[in-house]
Amino acid sequence: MTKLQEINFDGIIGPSHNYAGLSLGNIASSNNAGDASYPREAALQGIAKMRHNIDLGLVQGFFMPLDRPNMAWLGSLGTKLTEAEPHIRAAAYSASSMWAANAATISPAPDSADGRCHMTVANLQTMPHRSHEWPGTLAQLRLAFGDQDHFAVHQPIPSPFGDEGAANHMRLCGSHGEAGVEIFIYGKSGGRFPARQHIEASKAVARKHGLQDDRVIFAQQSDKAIAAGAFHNDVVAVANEQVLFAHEDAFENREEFYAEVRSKFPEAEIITVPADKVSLADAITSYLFNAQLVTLPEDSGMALILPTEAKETEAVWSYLQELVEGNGAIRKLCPVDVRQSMANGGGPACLRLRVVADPNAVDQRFMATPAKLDAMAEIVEQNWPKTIMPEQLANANLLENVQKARKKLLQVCTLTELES
Ligand code: SUG
Repeated sequence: MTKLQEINFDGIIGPSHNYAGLSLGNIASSNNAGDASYPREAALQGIAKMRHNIDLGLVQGFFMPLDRPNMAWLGSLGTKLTEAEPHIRAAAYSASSMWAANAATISPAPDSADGRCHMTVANLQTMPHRSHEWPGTLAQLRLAFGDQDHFAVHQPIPSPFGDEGAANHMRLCGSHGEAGVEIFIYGKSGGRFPARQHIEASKAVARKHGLQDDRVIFAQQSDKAIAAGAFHNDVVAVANEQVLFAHEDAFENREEFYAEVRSKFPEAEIITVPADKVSLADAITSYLFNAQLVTLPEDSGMALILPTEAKETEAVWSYLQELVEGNGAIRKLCPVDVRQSMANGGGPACLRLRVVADPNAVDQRFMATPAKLDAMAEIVEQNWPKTIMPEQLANANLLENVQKARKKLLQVCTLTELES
């Protein structure tokens, strides 16, 4: 008898973390372009979040940073690091695989036709710096979830259909181990910004995962949300078990979508945050919805693991106080400091990929323990650059340092087969 649990796999923030302003439509990325980044502090913030979540009684895993700069990608573009134009060099250097919510879409075993957990690696083709993540991510997924009795890992959806993974996917269920209803959110026109998730990609993922038509919903993200800077659905909505927590302006045809949710999953508890309490702009700067909405052990209800920015945004924090005092499903607020990631548009939920599985079926090298996190933190302290200015990306010393730093982490985690 297997015991299915929600495991949060966080992307370890890589040593080349920098602010190059590569993501059009991601307001934090554009606003912080050209600033100094602090990779060491960034990675330590991520590790501290994992520790925090283990202390809450949650099951935690992690993914290694990818090999950056991606020399093979530069080669395929007919260039190399020393010769590449600055925006191409920055794209090759990006540490963007830290945002594991974009690694893949996951359909847990109880939802799929063959009773295995299905995962499709995201092609991330809309943004050049993210479009070359998938081969490294796929290699890692194949290793971590190599047990084919439990997992099926799929190739990316082919071009031209953009797929950004779990950031545009939600699941409603009685409890994680029971069959659920999977919700795929796609974009059409984002107005001035690109819509990154294509409906054809979402439909293909649902088919490949063997989901039943009456347990799948496809819904459009509102153009208004994309135009305001919600480049992924997880910037304006989050779900856990029976709860869907969303901004009033998250979906294009909200009432129609809610009606479909209620008909396919009558137990749904929908919490809509009204725009007159929290504006779309406040929701996006505070990343209120990019919280990890988690079920606490021992019937303690649900908690929101939020960025500290949510606490600092007055309208958001007073709404949240009211929410937890109301004795509904969400009982606890846990702010965590992930400012270095936030400055590139990645909150607590962006940094993790949720996989419902038996933890024993996962390659144990990817499972976190407090001792492993301590060992990783030590490697980071000693090897991650303290700071990077985007113009330093042309510097040979930096290249050597980031490559060496990642190798040390792979060694301490005994994952050296991921070296290149
Ligand atoms: O794709 N930022 C990422 C943030 C991803 C957040 N993930 C979720 N919402 N799930 C993105 O826009 C910034 C990189 C730069 O500007 O250097 C970046 O890629």
